[in-house]
Amino acid sequence: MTAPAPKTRPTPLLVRALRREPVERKPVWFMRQAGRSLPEYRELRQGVPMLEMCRTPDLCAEVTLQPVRRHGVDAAIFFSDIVTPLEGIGIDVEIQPGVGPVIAEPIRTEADLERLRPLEPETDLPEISEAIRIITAELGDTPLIGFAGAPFTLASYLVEGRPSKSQEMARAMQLEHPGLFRNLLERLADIAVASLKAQVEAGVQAVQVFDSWAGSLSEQTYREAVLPVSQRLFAEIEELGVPRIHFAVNAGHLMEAMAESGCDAMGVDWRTPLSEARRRLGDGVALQGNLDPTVPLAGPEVLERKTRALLDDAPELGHVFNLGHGVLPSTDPGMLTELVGLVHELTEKEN
Ligand code: 1CP
Repeated sequence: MTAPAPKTRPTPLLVRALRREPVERKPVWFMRQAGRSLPEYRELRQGVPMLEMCRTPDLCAEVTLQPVRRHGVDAAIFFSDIVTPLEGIGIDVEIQPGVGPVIAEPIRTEADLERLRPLEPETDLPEISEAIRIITAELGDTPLIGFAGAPFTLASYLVEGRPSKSQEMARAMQLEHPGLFRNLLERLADIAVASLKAQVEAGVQAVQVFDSWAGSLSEQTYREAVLPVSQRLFAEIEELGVPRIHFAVNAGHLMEAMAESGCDAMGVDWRTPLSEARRRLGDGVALQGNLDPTVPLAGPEVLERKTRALLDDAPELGHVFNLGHGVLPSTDPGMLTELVGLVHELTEKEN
């Protein structure tokens, strides 16, 4: 008897672009594409706390799929939050509307670190794998992106206890107690690795590691205190075989250092032109980004002009179109649908 032929699916555009392979048109997706800009999301969220939604596979799957159906983006991003794994290991965290993650008892001492036990995804977060299986079955050939918070960005919430403008308590901890700070980051890297492995095993085809707030660090501090931990994180997920994107906001000064993490692609915010990113990073990493998230608020004429300009400035190979940070809640979703069509039309290869 011959074994049944293995199911072969075409490699998604997103994955090929992240590997810097030729594509017939550029893939496009948006950070925070699921969420408050969509009326169908707001309707489902009514009365459901954010983290409860993340732990309800059917709701989580539905919200993940909404922007794919509506906009025709080339990837879904798993609907969850960077603090979900912290809740999974028993940290008392709540996402407060209009605020963000709030930690009841911040982590500030060696003794506090004991509360950051290793994550065991199968028992701590079984809902995540279940949701990913539902989503990937529904998505067909469209890939699903998994994600995790990078150690520094997660540490900033754990130390501060809530969102902060410049992460001053976390940065002071790094200066005053570098050993404690390092241990905190190492534990958070282990949690991110465990979470990302479980997501890939359940079916995600690319991952993004958000170090959103790393830009508050000087390059020297980043290199000393954060980069070695991020390098270990990226090395440990390399064997999963999926492209790994790294992203931070307002971190143009860290671009080269962050690319040394070992990531396959760098997310670039809108303050750094893609041609400059390419010049500084070389062509060893793919680039993702980086339309200013306020452009879709400024009307169709501006949208088209800025999109054309961005595409003219972007590398031909190894570029995934995205915004330079998340979709703003006030964005008219119709403008995002238009943007997807525009990118597809302007980058389609004739053959
Ligand atoms: O489509 C998607 O991208 C939605 C999935 C998603 C992702 C990828 C959510 C849902 N959160 C995230 C990642 C995330 N969460 C990051 C990294 C990305 C980024 O830089 O934006 C960060 C820093 C957080 C922390 C967080 N969670 C914030 C920021 C707070 C601050 O410090 O300013 C906020 C506001 C949240 C809540 C949250 N997470 C996600 C949603 C839809 C929301 C809003 C909750 C609501 O609708 O009430």
